[in-house]
Amino acid sequence: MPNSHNYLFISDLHLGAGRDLATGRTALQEDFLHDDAFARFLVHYAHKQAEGKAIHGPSSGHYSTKPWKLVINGDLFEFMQITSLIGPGPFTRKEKRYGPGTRSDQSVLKLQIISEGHELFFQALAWFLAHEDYELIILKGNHDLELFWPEVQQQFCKLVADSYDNWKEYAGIGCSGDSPLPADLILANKLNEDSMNVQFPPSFCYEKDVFYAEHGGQYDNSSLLGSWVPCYENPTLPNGTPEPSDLIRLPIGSLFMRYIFNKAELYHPFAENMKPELRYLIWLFKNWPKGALRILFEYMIIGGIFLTGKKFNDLWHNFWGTERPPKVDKGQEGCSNPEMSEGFCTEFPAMQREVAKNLNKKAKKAILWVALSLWSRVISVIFWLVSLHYLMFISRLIWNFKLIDTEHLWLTLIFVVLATATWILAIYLFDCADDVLETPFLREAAQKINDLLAKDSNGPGKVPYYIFGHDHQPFLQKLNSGNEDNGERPWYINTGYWAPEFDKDNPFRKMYKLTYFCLMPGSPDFNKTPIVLEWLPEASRPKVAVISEEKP
Ligand SMILES: [Mn+2]
Repeated sequence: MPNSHNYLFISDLHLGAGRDLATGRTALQEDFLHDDAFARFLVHYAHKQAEGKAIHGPSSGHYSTKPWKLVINGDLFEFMQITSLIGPGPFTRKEKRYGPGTRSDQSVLKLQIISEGHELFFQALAWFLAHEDYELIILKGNHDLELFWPEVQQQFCKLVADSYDNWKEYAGIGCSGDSPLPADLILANKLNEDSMNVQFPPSFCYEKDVFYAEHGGQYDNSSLLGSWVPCYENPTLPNGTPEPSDLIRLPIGSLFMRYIFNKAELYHPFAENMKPELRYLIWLFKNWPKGALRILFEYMIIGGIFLTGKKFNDLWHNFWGTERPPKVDKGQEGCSNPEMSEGFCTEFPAMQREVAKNLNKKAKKAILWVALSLWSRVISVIFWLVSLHYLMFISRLIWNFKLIDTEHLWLTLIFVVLATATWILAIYLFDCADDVLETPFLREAAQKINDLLAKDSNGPGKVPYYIFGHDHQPFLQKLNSGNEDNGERPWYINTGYWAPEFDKDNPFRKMYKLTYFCLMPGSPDFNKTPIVLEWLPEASRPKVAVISEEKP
């Protein structure tokens, strides 16, 4: 087995502004409340390696003695929700209202804010990287596309290096000095920000015979970047358009986030956990129509003012998936990962587009059903009014001691029935819209990537594990191998999230499931049915995550 590492995969942590150093309070929109659990999670696995070394000998080559590689599969940071501003400014009105934009200096500022609010998290990453040969891979997600900027990547390394000094200075002292990060393992004295073991792959991460990892936002119609493929490799606004290209091009989901959800979350903290984002709007119209209109009017229209005509046009095309000539040269399309073959890279963007288009079709269907549902509600109200009219007519007859004529009685009854029926239809159509969006688009992507790799004889070959994040659904499913003697491989794995979970029946309750995936190539478990794990923050140990069977 050529692999030199063991692997931990996590995704969708959504670190926001965290605890404000000036007020000591945590931002309302914060999703990541598990800095301590995360630190202990890393310590647990570092200790496992130390144990392996103690049992088998440090140079035995036994799989348990290998160093760890931590793969954070997108949405580590929540750049869309940094609305509190620090530093000298001056800030524009727009920045004050919606938070800093996506220019590299603004993104660096946002990362700075995040690191100050999540001191322990950064220390934990630093502590992890201080182990010999430990590596960190950070993939971009749709909430942290700004990791694309080299300045942001540099700043990240600098913040981690500084956090290490900070931890070394304060470890073991003071009131909050009971740091979960122990100093009992052999650690580097200093972290060098210029030669840190951190990689930022352009769009996905592939390791031969082990795994393929990708965030998955590219397959979601609300978080892909329209025809700008390869969007995750270079998410800046394309050159040659009137817009300056020193901005990150935000997908429609992020625009919702910036102009609607950030405010909506003050009322509905679970809003962003509904994927695709459209599901939240459906929920809102169903459960709180008055609020839905208010939020839409207040924020969408105001937000819309900031979108120039051109940008709004792009947004529209992006969402409806209309064919437009790609703004990047055809030659630039593909992937720049050196391990992949040319054949794979040419077919990759078209494959991404195809999966996204399927979801797009469903989103359009869902919108149609929402529209029909609202319409039948209007019709229902009209029917109620008509039946009320006849009822009043009848009551006038009663009032005047006249005989009730059966014609009016029948008409009243008919309209009551019609009104009830259209009302029930409206409710049913809403549920249909939501069901349409419950679609396994990431599994579809995993299967297609596997097929691409399988048929490409010049390529590096398929892998046993296709690991995704993004939809916040910890999941696993065996894919079609097309080759039955291949045993139990390959598998689709979704590592879930560390952000709050949304409960359909009681969305105001915050629940957490800190799910992740662990791979040890060469271990007997590597070829068994994979296990998605869950980190228990109170017990500081892992357990097998419960992943239910799907509805038939
Ligand atoms: Mn995502």
